[in-house]
Amino acid sequence: MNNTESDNSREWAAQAYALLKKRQEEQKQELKKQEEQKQELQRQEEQKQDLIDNGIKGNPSRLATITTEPELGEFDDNFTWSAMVLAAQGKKINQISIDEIDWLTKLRRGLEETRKGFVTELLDKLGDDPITPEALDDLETLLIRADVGIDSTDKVISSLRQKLNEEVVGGEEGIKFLKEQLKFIIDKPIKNSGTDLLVPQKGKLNVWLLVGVNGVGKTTTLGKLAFLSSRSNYKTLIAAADTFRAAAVEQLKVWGERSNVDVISNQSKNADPAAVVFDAINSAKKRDIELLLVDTAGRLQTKNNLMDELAKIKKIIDKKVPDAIVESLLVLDASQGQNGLKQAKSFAKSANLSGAIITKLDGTSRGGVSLAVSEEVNLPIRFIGAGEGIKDLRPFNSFEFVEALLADK
Ligand SMILES: Nc1nc2c(ncn2[C@@H]2O[C@H](COP(=O)(O)OP(=O)(O)OP(=O)(O)O)[C@@H](O)[C@H]2O)c(=O)[nH]1
Ligand SMILES: [Mg+2]
Repeated sequence: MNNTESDNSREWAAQAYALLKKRQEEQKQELKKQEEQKQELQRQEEQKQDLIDNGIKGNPSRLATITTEPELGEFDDNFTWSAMVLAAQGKKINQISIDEIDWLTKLRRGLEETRKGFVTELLDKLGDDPITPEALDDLETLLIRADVGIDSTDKVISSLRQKLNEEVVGGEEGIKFLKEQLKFIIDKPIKNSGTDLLVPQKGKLNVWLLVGVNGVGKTTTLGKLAFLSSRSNYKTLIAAADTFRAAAVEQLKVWGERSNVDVISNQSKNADPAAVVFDAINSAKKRDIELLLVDTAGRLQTKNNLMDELAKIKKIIDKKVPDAIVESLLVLDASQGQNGLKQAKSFAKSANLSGAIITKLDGTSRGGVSLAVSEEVNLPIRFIGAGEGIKDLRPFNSFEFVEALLADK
């Protein structure tokens, strides 16, 4: 980016900031007004019915909901960067929201650890001078260290080498080319799937199975998905098919309450996961559910095989609702790096997966593993999680991911 472009982007970001600030102020005023009206009404009601002794007081819950919305932070680097990323995707100033800025800031922060050992060094090495073959060797080491994987690294390095053979490539141009190459790798399985963005099909039953080894974040991710789904007005239901872990149902119920989504479960000991799915499908049919989210166990008693269990669940779905649109999403913990990749490979062999969800991108230095998943397991990444909060999950956007991975500040 040259100086003029950079100045224009800052100016754009400043205007976006001013607009969001104004909008937030207006919303706050509006909510304050509503709250005052509500309290006034309540006061009149209390006086009328002389209920003072019953101790019914004004309910502060509404104000509490205001504070759970993200607040517009400072006009700082985080804001400017996030606004620039949105602008680069063609967003207009009046189309951006605090939620989006908040998420991009989280994503960039989440990838900070990966970036530290990678981009900062890379930029130091590349500088403004033309890229040399030695710099390519360094880049290769850095990519491997960020868990990008051997195959993806080989690809990126050989295309960069080819480019260097043809022309002189400066540092800044090298980074731009690198971003394009990384994005190309991540986008390939997404393009091959024929679906750019995974959303439930309206008016149909969509069943999303969340699978993966224990502790990777399946249940948490399901909770966040339930929130996204119900907030987007899909009729949503949760099936608690992890009957192995005693606390799993309780954990799901908490998430279900947060997003106002019912949970179908069977509390009896050693309940059959496929039987829970059976009940959930019956219930989904009765209620015209559009998205049924199925939580599964990450580990089972040795006599049960995880893959057999998943196959049984799938069979039930195919038999009972052959028209349902089924997605088997593998949840992977980014902090497990190459280990996670091994799991992905073994699952992909037997579980007939259709996509991946990468979690725990916050605070790991191994965010590069997302590239290895795309290249080596050939799975489209559908969502990414960067935190334990209900809003810390978003549909995967390769442009934003690569920009956050290679952000230069
Ligand atoms: N920092 C961070 N923690 C996460 C994220 N997603 C999940 N976790 C945490 O990871 C831990 C395990 O999450 P669960 O959702 O219970 O994982 P699971 O795969 O359902 O685990 P099992 O049911 O035991 O197989 C919890 O402490 C979560 O809060 C994330 O994106 N970032
Ligand atoms: Mg779980």
